[in-house]
Order: sequence, then C-alpha cells, then structure tokens
Amino acid sequence: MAFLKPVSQKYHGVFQVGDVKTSNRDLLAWVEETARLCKPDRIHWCDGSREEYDALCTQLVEGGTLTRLNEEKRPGSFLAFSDPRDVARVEDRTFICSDEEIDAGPTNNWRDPRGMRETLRQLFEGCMTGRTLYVVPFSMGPLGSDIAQIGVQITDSPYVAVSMRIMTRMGDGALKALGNGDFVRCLHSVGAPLQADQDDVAWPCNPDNRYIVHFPQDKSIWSFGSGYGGNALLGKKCFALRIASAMARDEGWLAEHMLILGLESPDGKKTYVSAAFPSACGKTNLAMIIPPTGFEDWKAWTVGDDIAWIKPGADGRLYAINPEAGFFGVAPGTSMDSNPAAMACMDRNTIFTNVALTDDGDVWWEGMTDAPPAHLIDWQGQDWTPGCGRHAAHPNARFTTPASECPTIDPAWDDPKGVPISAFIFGGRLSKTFPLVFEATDWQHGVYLAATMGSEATAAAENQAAIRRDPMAMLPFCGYNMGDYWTHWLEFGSKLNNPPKIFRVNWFRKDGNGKFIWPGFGQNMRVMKWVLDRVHGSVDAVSSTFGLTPHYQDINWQGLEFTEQTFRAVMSIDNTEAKTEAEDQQSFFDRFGDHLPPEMERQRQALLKRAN
Ligand code: O2Y
Ligand code: MN
Repeated sequence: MAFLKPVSQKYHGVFQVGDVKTSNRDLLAWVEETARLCKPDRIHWCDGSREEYDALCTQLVEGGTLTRLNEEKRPGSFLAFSDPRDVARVEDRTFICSDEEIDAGPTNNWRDPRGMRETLRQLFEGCMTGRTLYVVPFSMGPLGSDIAQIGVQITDSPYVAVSMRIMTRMGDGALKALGNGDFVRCLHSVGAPLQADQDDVAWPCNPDNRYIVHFPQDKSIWSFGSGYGGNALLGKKCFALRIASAMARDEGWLAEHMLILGLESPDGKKTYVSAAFPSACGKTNLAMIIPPTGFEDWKAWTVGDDIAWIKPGADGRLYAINPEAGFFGVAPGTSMDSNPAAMACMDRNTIFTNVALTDDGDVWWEGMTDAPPAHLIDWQGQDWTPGCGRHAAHPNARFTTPASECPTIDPAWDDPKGVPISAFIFGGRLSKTFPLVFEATDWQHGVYLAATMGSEATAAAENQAAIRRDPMAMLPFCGYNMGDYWTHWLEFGSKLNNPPKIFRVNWFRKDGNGKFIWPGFGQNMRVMKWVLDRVHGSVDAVSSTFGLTPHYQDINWQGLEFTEQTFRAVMSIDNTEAKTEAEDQQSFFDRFGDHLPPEMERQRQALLKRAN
C-alpha cells in the first residue's frame, strides 16, 4: 500500500515535501496532472498532524497572514485580515455545469461544461507558480461512516489547508479511509502566481477573476480567485451541499443545509431534530440553545450547526451525520447573552477572520460586549476608536473552531451511525402572516411548507415587504434543478414507513407597533418542547389554514410571562393574508415550468381553498 517518496525529492519537475501515503492511482494521476497544469514550486501532502498544523500556522504568522493572539487570553488562536475585496461567498460567480441547462434549473447560474473547462484550464495554467501545492485529503463525516464521503482538495493556500484541518477530518485518516476508492476532486487556487523575486501579500487573491464552479456529473469542483470561506474551504458549501445534493438525489439520501440538535428530557430520553433556516435567522443560536428557566432538568446537545447528511437506516428511521468537524460561524452579534456555547468554543484553538484586534492581543466584534474597547485595530488593519463611523469587524467576520471544543457537543456527534431524526423544522424571518409554529398535516404538505419558506426582503420599488423565497434554505446550495429537488424530497418521504413530522417556525412576528412579539433565543426551547410532544404523540393540535397549531396550555410557560392574548397575537392567521401568500407563491412556482412537481400546485390550491 505504501507509496513513499523521500523528503524533498523532485517529483515531475517540482519539489515534493514529505511522504505520499497512498497507492490510489486516480489520486496520484490527478495530483500529477494538476501539478503539470498549475506549475507549483513544491508539493506538500497534508498528513493532518498537530505538528503540521503548528508549522503551517507559524509559516502564516511569518508571512503576515495570521497574527498570533495573546496566549493567555486565547491559547492556540490566530487572527487573519482578508483582502477587503474578498470577504464573503460570491453567488454571482458560482456556477453549476451540468450538460443540459435545465438540469441546473432557474435558480442556478449554468454554464456549458465544455466551455467552462476550457476557461478554467486557461486560468489555472501556471497559477501556482512560486507557491506550494497542498494536497488535502479529507473526510466529510466520521471516518468509516456509511454516510461519510471522501474528498481531496488541492490548494495553494496554507490558510485553507489549516482551516480544512479544523472544518473536516483531514489527513492520513482520510487517505486511509479512501484506499483505492473514489473521491470528490476539489481544486482551488487563490489565482495569484508569484514571479521570481516577487514578494507575496498577506491575503493573495484575484477578486476580478473569481470562479466557483461545480461539475455535478463528474463530482468535481474548481475554485479560482478567492481565499475566503465558502469559496475556498471546498468541503463545506461546494461539496457538502452542491455536489452532495446531486449525489443524494442519485443515491436516495438527503444533503441538507440543516443544523442537528438533540433535546434530552429530565427522564433521559433524547430526541433529535434537524432544522433549516435562511441566513440571519439565528441558526447557530438554535444549534447551541441553552434551555431557559422552566426547563431546569433539560439538556440540549449540538450535533451540527450548518449541514446534515441524512440516510434511511435498516430500521426504517432516518439517520443524520454532521459532515463537518468544525464551526465556521459569524462572529458579529455573538455574545455571552446570545450564544454562550459559541463563545466558549472560541476560548482556544480558533482562527478568527476579519474581526478586530484589541490592544492586549485579543479579539472584539460588534455585539460581543455592550461597550466597545477604547481602541482597536479594525479588520482593515486601521486604528479604530468608538464613534469613528466604521465597523471594527466586518459584518461577515468569522470564527473557525473545532466542534469538539463546544461545551454542548453531543456525545454521539462523531458516531459513524449518525443520530435518528424525529422532526424537520423550517423557519423564515417574517413580520406577519405566519404564526410562531405550525405542523404539516403530512409529509407532502411539509415538503410544500419547506419549498415555499423564505424571509422578508424590502422591495425597494414599492417599499413593501416581499418574501424572498429560500426553499429548504437551499437556494444558493442546491446543485441541480430545484423543481427536481422537490420531487426528490416527495419521493424520498413516500418510501418511508414513518417519516419525521415537519414543522414551520417564525421567531420574527411583529406586533402593530413593529416590535417582535416572541423573545426568541433560549425561549425557543418552549416551541421545541411542543414539537417533541407532537412527535411523541403526547398533545393534540388545532387545525388552521396553514397547518396544525398548539393549544396555549400545551406550551410550558414556566419562567416566562406570556399571556394567552399575546400568544393569540403571535399565532394569529388572517385568511386575507394567507390568500395573498398563496397567490404570491404562484409566480415562484411558475419559474420551474414542467419541473414543478404537480403536488406543489395541488398543495397551493388547497391552501387557497382553506383561506377562502
Ligand atoms: O461567507 C462565507 O464564505 C460563508 S457563508 C456560511 C458560512 C457558514 C455557514 N453558513 C454559511 C451560509 O452562507 O449559509
Ligand atoms: Mn450555512
């Protein structure tokens, strides 16, 4: 099995650093082919060891990409400032290259695979000159899990290599799990070759020439020009959602943009749920929820904060794994009040990106404390004082931290079997129309509720709140036609004997004065408890226009003053608004033409009928 090359031996014209511990011919051939195309100065096969991580971090500190934080305040932690032009995922530069445009669907940017391959070949030609090509083998999911998949990322960014060690099971273990098997090819370059004697910059990238490209048919990803987050850590959105959703359709499972949460009752019974929310709906807060007063003997356990891979088990239940091994969370707004577990995750061994640096070598961001420090270095490296009119941290600033550091991490989070899922929850951010919580009457109705969810966006023209649909929170992440994805959900559920119940929640309902009615955060546990009671059949529900809703007395109000009248306000349904909603859904459905499953329109007509 061992295919060993001694340190610093020449390997097809470039220096090979370290051992190659695989005999996987496809992998060796792909690395060779890529090295010929990208022309790096060196190749380094990542083994995933702590020593390698430390050495790469030291190299990044010496090169100016990372700043080592105060060892007493944040042991083992670093701060990176990105190029100000490279701060987030670039959806308009994200492409799905299926043979037929219709297979990408109306919600993706499609490009012809042949033309795109040619474009990419030209871009990647010589793009790693002067740099090291890192070969990063990784497992999405626990090593040896039937639900896990292996990927290999080739990158010229050491920042990406160290981040991949936090976010995935990276290195020798993944290579061993791969053996001679198949893997997802993830090719990444910051797109900034270095000419002889050219000094590097702290955050190399190529913002004018970014391409985040997916080829679902041959399970490969090519990413060029960005070193940031979802554009560059290819195991996350590119593989675990866009490529995996297409794999899941072909193989009969689900790859979803969902957190996984375990809720343990005082008698020790644990029930797992999986939940999808569009951005800015408090997904990480729910993944790490702290049960409030009135739930003293309850425990909440985090399995995952962003992505779930879900397969039917031999017992007919659905089992989910978190394919990731770390959290890549938004820092601004995270505080000891909003999410103490996330704060504890960041106590050590964390790489921060685009937050501010304090004078004593720690980090700060908006919302972390009530009062800001008197002086900071902001995310663009400039002096910052309160009231200077600029953000100290970029609004999309991130922390990258191992899941194992999380105080609420579930003991089964790394279990190769996964955890059994009893309910799916879908949420949006909507100030009106939708109640705090309601349950689908059956699987098909639940798929319709998930497909039509969304958040409010202000339509500039009319200054009116319109719903920006984000089906299953997968709009930017589904690797194929969203209409076919709904068909897959419908067929998937129809094969299950006892499918999980499906719920919609809305933490963001407002009153007549524009104030949020529901307190949110830890108080969401009260809604989750009702969800569990419905799953276990211990309470009945009331039929409504949108679905099944709770009785006031079936929610545990201990420790929260929330009158029946206020409950009625947060649960109220106006049939005129419901009718407007059903009518508004039509233009969204129309976009999918004959790829819209007829069941979706049947459900919409049924809603119209109930609203009338
Ligand atoms: O901005 C990025 O590059 C990352 S976006 C992201 C990161 C972690 C979890 N979710 C998301 C998302 O956009 O859903
Ligand atoms: Mn996400």
